[in-house]
Amino acid sequence: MPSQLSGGFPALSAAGAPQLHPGPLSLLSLSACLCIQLAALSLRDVPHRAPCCPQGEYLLYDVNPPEGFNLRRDVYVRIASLLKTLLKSENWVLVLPPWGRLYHWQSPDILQVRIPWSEFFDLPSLNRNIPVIEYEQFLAESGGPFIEQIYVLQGYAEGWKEGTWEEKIDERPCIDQLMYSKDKHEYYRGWFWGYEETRGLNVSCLSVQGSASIVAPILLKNTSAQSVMLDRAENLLHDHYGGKDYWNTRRSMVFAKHLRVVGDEFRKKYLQSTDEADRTHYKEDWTQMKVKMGTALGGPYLGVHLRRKDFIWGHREDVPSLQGAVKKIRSLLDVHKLEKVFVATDAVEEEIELLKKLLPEMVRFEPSWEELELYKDGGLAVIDQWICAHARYFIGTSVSTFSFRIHEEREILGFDPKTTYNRFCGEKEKNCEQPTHWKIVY
Ligand SMILES: Nc1nc2c(ncn2[C@@H]2O[C@H](COP(=O)(O)OP(=O)(O)OP(=O)(O)O)[C@@H](O)[C@H]2O)c(=O)[nH]1
Ligand SMILES: *[C@@H]1O[C@H](CO)[C@@H](O)[C@H](O)[C@H]1NC(C)=O
Ligand SMILES: *[C@@H]1O[C@H](CO)[C@@H](O)[C@H](O)[C@H]1NC(C)=O
Repeated sequence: MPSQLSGGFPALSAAGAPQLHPGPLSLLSLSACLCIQLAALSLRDVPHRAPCCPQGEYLLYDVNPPEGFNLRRDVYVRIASLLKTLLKSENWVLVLPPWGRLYHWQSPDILQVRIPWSEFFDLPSLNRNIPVIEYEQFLAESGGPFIEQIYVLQGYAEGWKEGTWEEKIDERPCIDQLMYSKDKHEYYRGWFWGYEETRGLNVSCLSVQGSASIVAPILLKNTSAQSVMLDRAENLLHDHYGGKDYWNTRRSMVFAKHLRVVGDEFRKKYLQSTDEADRTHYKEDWTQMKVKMGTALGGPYLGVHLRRKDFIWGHREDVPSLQGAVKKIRSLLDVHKLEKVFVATDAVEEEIELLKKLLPEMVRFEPSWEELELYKDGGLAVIDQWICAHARYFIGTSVSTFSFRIHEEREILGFDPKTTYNRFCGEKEKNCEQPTHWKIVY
């Protein structure tokens, strides 16, 4: 995890936000749901819980700012299982937190905030798993930029006693300084994914120790809010890592079509790789995608993910030098009788230059400025991952979530685990343990 944020929080300004009239009535106009309910009540007698919001109550969430794209994808899986638990009792819909202001997304000159999920993922595919909407749709249909209840998730101030793990959740005073502040109308202002006009009506802190679904009773019973946001959602653990629900959600996270197409065209043009020849057919409907392990062959190239930057600044023992990595790459090319190597990396320019000298034949996806602007750093990460996922053999970087997501993608495509769960070793590493094989549960 990076130790420092690039930039920091933008000044919170009320300029541009619609003028609100303070007073008791303004609260009522906040939520269209509430309005519809009240209007209905005044016209004729309807049950207390009349159908209100188009799809149900809204669950929103956000993650600690320094966390990267791929860890955030993992948090989505956890929240999806919470949503599935809620759906057993009530109608809820998940509002996808817009992407932006990620520490690693440092490409200059392009504005990377308020990015909808559809730029990176296929929304219809996500919707086959749980009901999801983009934040803009939430704004349009919930009656305004208001979130009724915000729970900031945190640990327990007293920590937890060794050997006595128990799942628990309690309302507690906030431990860290709140990242929300009250404006003159007593609304809470905060980051809200770069949507300055968004306000929270109430913020409180929940100390939590447990898996995602531990929050369900609070959402179902303790609050009557129609829109609830869980901030710092990474504090929740997986309900069941590697289980069927986990994999259903993971499988539903199909990359956006336009990015897959870019990756496929690159494979064909530079790596002689096509789905027919490589036996990597992809079904648009992921629920129909069930490939027997070992049937995918993959394109005639070695796929490499070389995570650098903060991974080497920390002088980690499990990350190789460039020379060490190239030595391993050459030996793999030899063993697997491959001539081409595709390299995905976040290395700085100097390192890239060195890498080019050491490994002149390497192939990379090098975007033009226009492509960068179009796909953004997140889209380029997806394209790199997609190409690595289709290689005959893949080797990644130790404990990088970027590499982990490639493992999963290859698992979905049906590769032999021997070709997937591989990582580089550090030169001084004594015990170079290889990544764990997580088998899909259908
Ligand atoms: N295009 C591209 N981007 C990369 C690559 N490796 C890292 N990145 C970028 O660097 C970011 C950091 O990696 P992430 O894995 O998302 O960050 P993280 O969640 O903190 O996880 P770690 O890799 O475990 O640090 C990614 O989101 C990408 O934007 C790569 O091979 N290709
Ligand atoms: C939720 O409500 C129950 C029952 O009223 C109460 O015991 C519990 O403390 C509440 N939990 C939180 C986190 O507010
Ligand atoms: C804010 O939420 C907390 C937790 O649900 C609740 O105890 C409190 O009464 C709420 N405050 C207001 C003003 O609604």
